[in-house]
Amino acid sequence: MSTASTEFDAIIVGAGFAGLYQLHLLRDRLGLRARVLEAAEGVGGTWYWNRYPGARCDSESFYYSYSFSHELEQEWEWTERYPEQPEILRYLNHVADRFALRPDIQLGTRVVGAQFDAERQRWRVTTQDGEAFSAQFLITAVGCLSTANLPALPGIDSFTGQVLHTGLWPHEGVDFSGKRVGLIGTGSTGIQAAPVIAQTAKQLVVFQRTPNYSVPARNGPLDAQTQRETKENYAEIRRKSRSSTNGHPFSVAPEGALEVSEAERAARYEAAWQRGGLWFRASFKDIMTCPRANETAAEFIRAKIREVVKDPEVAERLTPRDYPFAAKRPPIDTDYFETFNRDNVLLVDLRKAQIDAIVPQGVRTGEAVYPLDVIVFATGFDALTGPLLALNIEGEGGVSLRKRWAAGPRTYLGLQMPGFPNLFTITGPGSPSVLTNMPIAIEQHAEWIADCIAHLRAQGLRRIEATEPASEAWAAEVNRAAEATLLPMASSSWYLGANIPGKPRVFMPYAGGMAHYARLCQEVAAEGYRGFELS
Ligand code: NA7
Repeated sequence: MSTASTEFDAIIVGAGFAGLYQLHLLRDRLGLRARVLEAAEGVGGTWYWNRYPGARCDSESFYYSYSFSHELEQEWEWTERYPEQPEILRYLNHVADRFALRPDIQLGTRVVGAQFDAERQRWRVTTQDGEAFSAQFLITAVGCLSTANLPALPGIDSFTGQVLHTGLWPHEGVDFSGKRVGLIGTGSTGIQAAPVIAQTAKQLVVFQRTPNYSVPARNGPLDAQTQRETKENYAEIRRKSRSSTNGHPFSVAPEGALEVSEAERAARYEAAWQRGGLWFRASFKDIMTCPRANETAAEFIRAKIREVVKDPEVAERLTPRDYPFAAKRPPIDTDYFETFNRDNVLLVDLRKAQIDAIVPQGVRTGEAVYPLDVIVFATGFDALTGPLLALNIEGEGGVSLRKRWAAGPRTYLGLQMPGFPNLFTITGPGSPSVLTNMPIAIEQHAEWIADCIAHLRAQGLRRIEATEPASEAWAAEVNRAAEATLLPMASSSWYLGANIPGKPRVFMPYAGGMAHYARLCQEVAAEGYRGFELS
């Protein structure tokens, strides 16, 4: 620790992709006294916690990385098309060392409270261990998917085997050999974990509530030539990523799905299927906006499921039919559907009979009891708002964020909220966040925040706060952008908060596109921080 002081210019909560870069910017570019407080015993954020079997990024390694340092880009070697969790964690540890960030990161420190002290115009931040810090600026870098959702199933404490959540995985790993494993959840995580668990478990029982459209990832090692070419092309890769809708370095096809012949459409989908990954969604320009176009993609995937899965009944149970493709976060996989051809894998359809209870010997549904040794909850997260509400933030007048957001999150640009001066949220609700390749969104936010603080200092100003009208207008824009797509049509999606009982149903991320959003943020700053009050 560089200083024993508890007074800082800025406190940053979280040491994942966002917190590390924000610290680097504030400390090394602006010369601020900044401190990162991190609950975990290591840096890495998401990639510190999510150590479940098969955990890897769905964005490709060459663009799921920082772009701010040419040297970093050139020296780091990614080994696979999609980086596996340990590799991303090594990368983030390398970043922490390379930029000498560790002295200003306090690990094992969970923030449990933050109050705005109007008299001192500073944030008072308190931790689980009873420490207190004070800072002019408070920046949350807590991630969007970091508060695990463990469903409150009756009897969970009575289970005699092991209970695990994928987002809180034991560091020593889990040996499934000879075990009967129940996996609850078939989102991106369950889809990554099932094939790997099935390889060693005696039996894997997959409990599926909503079937999912999944496209093969086609992962593989990166050869020396690809690595070299990537490094030579980084400038162009970054330019493309920043100018795209989702922060990916690929463009969406200019044609609509119904503007080409059936044969051309099938050939295009087949090529995208063979290439693998999130590019599939970019096959046609209107997949996310036109129901009929979307249905052609959905139907292509349904046919693939029937082709891969040998038992037609199992194939049908695995087939999504009641929401558009990619309206829920689209997973990509390695042998997910193939896994259901194994003799040791059983698919349980919770739409036929839901889980009634966890009993001492396993999971009980309305139809049967499934005896298990381990239950793996791949049940996701209290997304976007969960990690922020967990900080127990109180703004001016002691008003809590929880109260402010009782009817759903309200922000200005996903960066600030009225009533919470000098508090910035990196990839907060109302920003593109989870709809994008995260490092792109994170870098844009961290840089905007650093520029904003630099501006305040240069002008001799001490305080910035989003105004009510600006945040009202932004909420309307977030709604408008979502309604212009098919995204709100998946009624059980965590984008809408629908996975958490009692959570307000509000479409939380900004669906207007990353490039468009970044331009707006730039304009706002250029116009003297329009929609913010500076004093
Ligand atoms: P997700 O995408 O929220 O998936 C969670 C899965 O768990 C999903 O299939 C849920 O079904 C299921 N679920 C949740 N609660 C229950 C209960 N109570 N009973 C049965 N099944 C349940 O989380 P992931 O971890 O897979 O992915 C999160 C993101 O992390 C991912 O999108 C990437 O961005 C990285 P449902 O669909 O709600 O019916």
